[in-house]
Amino acid sequence: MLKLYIGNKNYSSWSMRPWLVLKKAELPFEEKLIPLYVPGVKEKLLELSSAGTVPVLQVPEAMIPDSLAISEWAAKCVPNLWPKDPVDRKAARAFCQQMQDDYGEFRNAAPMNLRRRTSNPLPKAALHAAQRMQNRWQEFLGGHEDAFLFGDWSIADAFATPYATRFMSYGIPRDPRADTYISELMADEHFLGWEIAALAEEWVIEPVEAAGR
Ligand SMILES: N[C@@H](CCC(=O)N[C@@H](CS)C(=O)NCC(=O)O)C(=O)O
Repeated sequence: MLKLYIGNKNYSSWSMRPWLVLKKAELPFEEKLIPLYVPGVKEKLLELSSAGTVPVLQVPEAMIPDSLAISEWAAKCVPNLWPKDPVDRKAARAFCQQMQDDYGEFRNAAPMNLRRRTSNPLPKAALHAAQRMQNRWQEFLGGHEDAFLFGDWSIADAFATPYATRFMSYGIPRDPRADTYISELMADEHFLGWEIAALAEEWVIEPVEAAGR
């Protein structure tokens, strides 16, 4: 049985991605939530893997940290988690890497907080990064017929989902095509399952709550 270690569902954007991927893959897994930002958590995380972060996937032969590495492991079992077209597949993989590494101004100024609804203006750099993000979404959406970045749902959409929640939480202006895409991600049955659990959580991480005030 696979076991996915995750952080708080309200806050842990990295954890949400492989969780969505495993759900879409229909790979049965047990989840173990480790509340973040509490005393002793780092030691617990380091016991799981030397990365000292969640998510971590326990598979029979190893512990796999990192949301993209976990997603790639899942795609080895269920190849249609990446787009079929080889050019799209490469673009999707590269965009996932970019969604991990880039857009720091957006991520830091508008941390994922599913409970949050505010329209207080964000710093210009964050809004600029959010615009860059939605421009890329529109570029991919424009090249495909269906609702998702590369046509059918793929790992790239899992990586985009936590960003989509930030547009909602912080009332970030969006172009019509990006808005439709965000609505699609927010209506996804698996995302809704995660969100319901997140809204029921009682942990409050103050530094995150202070963002956008
Ligand atoms: N690149 C990693 C980043 C993971 C990450 O930073 N996770 C955060 C939670 S959302 C974490 O574990 N923070 C706890 C810590 O760094 O002590 C991934 O994609 O999994």
